Amino acid sequence: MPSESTLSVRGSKPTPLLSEASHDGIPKRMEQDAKRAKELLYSNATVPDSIPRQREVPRLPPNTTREKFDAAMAELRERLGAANVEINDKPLVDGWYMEHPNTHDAFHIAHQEDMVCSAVVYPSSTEEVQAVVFWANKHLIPIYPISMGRNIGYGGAAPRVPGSVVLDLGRRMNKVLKIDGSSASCMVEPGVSYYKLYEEIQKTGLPLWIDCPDLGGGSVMGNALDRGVGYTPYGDHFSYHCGMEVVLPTGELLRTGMGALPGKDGADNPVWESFQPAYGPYSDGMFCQSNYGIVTKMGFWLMPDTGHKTYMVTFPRDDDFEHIVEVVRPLAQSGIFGNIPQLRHVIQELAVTGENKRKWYQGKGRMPRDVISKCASTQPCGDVAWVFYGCQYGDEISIESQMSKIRTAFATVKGSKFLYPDDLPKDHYIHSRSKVFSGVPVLREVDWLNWVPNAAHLFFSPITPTRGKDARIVHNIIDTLHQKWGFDLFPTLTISGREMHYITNIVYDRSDLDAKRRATGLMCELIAACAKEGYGEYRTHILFADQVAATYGWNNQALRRFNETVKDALDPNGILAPGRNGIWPRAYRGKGWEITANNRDAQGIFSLGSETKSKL
Ligand code: EUG
Repeated sequence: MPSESTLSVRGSKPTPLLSEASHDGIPKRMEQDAKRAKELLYSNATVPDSIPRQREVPRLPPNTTREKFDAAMAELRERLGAANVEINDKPLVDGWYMEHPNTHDAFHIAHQEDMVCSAVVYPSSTEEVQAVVFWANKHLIPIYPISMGRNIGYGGAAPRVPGSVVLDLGRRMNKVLKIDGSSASCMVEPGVSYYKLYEEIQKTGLPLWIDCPDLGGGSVMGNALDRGVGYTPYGDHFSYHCGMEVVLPTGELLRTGMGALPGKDGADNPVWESFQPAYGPYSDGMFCQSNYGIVTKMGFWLMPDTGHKTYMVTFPRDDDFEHIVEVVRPLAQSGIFGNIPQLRHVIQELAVTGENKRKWYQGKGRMPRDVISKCASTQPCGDVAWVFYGCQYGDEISIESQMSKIRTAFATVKGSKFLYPDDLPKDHYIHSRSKVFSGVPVLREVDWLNWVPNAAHLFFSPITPTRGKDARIVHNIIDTLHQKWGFDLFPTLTISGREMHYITNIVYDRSDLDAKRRATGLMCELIAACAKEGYGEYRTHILFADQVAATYGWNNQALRRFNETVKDALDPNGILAPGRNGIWPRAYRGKGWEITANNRDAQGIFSLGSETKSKL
């Protein structure tokens, strides 16, 4: 174990800036935020970022020999340049949010060395992506594209098939290709983060907003392709994209929507980023949460700048939950809520301060409810149970009229209370929320990882009806299972008019094998118990993809069989991200690649059977 001082030295090295041509760096305006967040994370680490690897390196792709692999890599070096092909044979470094690995999942839930790639390659253009795809087909080596690899809590950069070659698109394909002020849209490459897009728009001086999720370091394209959620009125990221360029698994190049119709004299079509479906089947859906193609360009709509007012509503009792959901539904359906608000439990007011749980509670196991109350009393929200973060949009008069309806509606929950940014201390989380609500990407949300040392996290993300009675059922299942497996419950609900995403953040110590075992057990039981009630996940960590996909099994797995038919037609050699989202190509099916709840080793950790799985 390194000394405290080694960790803090490592933790205080500055984070690369965006302006230093580091596409995934931090913008200058956030330099201090990054310094603080990084120091805080490292001060909570008790294990090194990296330990010597125990297994053979690199982890080879399935169905190959060392000799064949070396020869194939030599060929790839020749094509892309030696500097753009890295064999993954060095120690695995978990890093932190801004300096994250592209070799494995920093928040490993299996053993750190299990979900690793054999190599990382860095194409610089669509043609080079095609070249890598041709190469993969020739050598039958699985490739795993990432935009930036910050799909944290869902697997990060880790390939689903260990030993795959990761195609890190973002490092060299990171341009904002177009910002169009008149149609309020943009076109980006995979390596454009929310931070970067925001900065580029500020440079133009155009009064346009981006929409960002809770953290801004991720890829705009990658998040939309995984159907991520943000918090302005354009928060449904996939719905607000327009137009794609895609490399198919055979290497063929496709443009979707209006992009398929060449513009005058061969120019890009002028409404590629303006009209979504164009003509014929709407194909874009095929390329999100799938393994059917590699998106190399993607258009997005930008929201015209508008007035906004952020507020927080607190509710005193745990049992107010159903009532709150019932109040939110009509407000959301009628469009009084222009965006997707969040409802959280008060324990998250503690977590988002970035303080370690030990500061609040020194006992073992879950933080007891009376301790949560006692600690919440020390916070600006006071001893409450639920905390709602909302934002209204428009001019002052219309915001006031919306606020009056919202105040009336929430007044039916006894003891509810409104708080505004001006009422709260400067370091309160509401100020970060207010930025996100108005399209300014932030970093603050990483702070709650500090709840435990060596913090890792995993999201469980079911969809339920926006109805009090369903909210109660799902909440009880989730709470009971968190109790059973010994985890504090951090629910974040993003509530729309007809459904809500009940996100729970399972925070665990990645150096603690027992915590990993319990987190895995919890996740498996959550998936099964919710599916029994008809609730399914909108997105999941790569290791749970097979289990989640199987819950969508109506009519003898009709959807899975349909997805497989498409997969086999588009990717006959099965080289593109096999197993991603539970879709396995023919060559892998029926050979034990799927992970079920039973795939555990003696310690209860997911085991992919590294030895037995080397042959297809
Ligand atoms: C969050 C929200 C998500 C998600 C993962 C995390 C929020 C965390 C709405 O979707 O998938 C604070």
